[in-house]
Amino acid sequence: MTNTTAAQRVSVIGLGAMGTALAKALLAGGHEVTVWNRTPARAEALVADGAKVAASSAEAMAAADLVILCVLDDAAVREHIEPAAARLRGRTVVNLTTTTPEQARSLGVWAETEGIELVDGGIMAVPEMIGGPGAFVLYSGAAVAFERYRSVLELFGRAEFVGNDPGAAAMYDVSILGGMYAMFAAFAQGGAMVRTTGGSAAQLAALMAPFLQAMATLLAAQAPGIDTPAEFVQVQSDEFTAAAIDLIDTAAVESGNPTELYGVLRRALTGL
Ligand code: FVH
Repeated sequence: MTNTTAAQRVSVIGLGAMGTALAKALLAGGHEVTVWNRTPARAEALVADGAKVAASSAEAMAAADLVILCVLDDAAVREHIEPAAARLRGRTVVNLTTTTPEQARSLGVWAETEGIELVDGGIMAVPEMIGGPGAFVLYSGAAVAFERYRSVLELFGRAEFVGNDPGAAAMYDVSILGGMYAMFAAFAQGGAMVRTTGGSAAQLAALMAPFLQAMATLLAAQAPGIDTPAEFVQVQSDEFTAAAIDLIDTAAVESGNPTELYGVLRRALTGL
């Protein structure tokens, strides 16, 4: 097994905002980093930090034991990884490109066929947060490979392994992002509604943020209702929740605002 306390040979393919932040974290962690980017200027910018620049993605993949991909999408990953299969055999690939769970699973099947250890990742941070205390990254797939390189991956932020299914990290990723977008949608709607009273979205933000933080602590108590519904004793009835949402819906109608959001919430939460 590789000793991950020693400097590792790591390649980073894709040096957009996120790939650059990842490469810098690896360099700061003392690793031997080879980089490649489709537009070469972005790679050259990392030479002063100690990176070696590969002439092609294939060369970068051959230069390391751990290959990290962070490109635009699944198509870009496939474009570079498939022709390099022979060079990657026996190595570990960590794909930090955002993909769907099915795309991650499909890549996992391909990698297994080619004798490549694939770890799929979902980054829960913006580039400025990489290496900082608030950043965490979800991983799934090849558990042994993940553990082997855990200390390297922890340079990006807290490393959370969520399952052997290569699609698991992407599924948790989109689920968490869904929660974020639902919150932003409700804030946008609420901001428009309070403005009809002479209030402001800024004031709503100041009041809403601490309330939502407190509500977020209740998620764990809700989990058995989804994981083991037969054993779950629901505290608040569906009828109560539906009536509460209907009241919000009525307030939207009265203030001349759209109501689609509340209909969706009502159906999703109560099925009524
Ligand atoms: N930035 C963020 O906050 C989010 C956080 C969550 C995870 N995402 C995902 O990370 C992937 C990369 O995101 P990014 O922020 O680095 O994106 P860009 O700055 O737009 O850079 C895109 C890089 O992809 C390269 N690229 C695009 N197409 C190809 C291709 N066919 N072959 C090779 N490379 C390609 C692009 O190269 P270039 O335009 O500089 O030549 C950039 O290096 C992404 O999946 C996010 O969803 C980030």
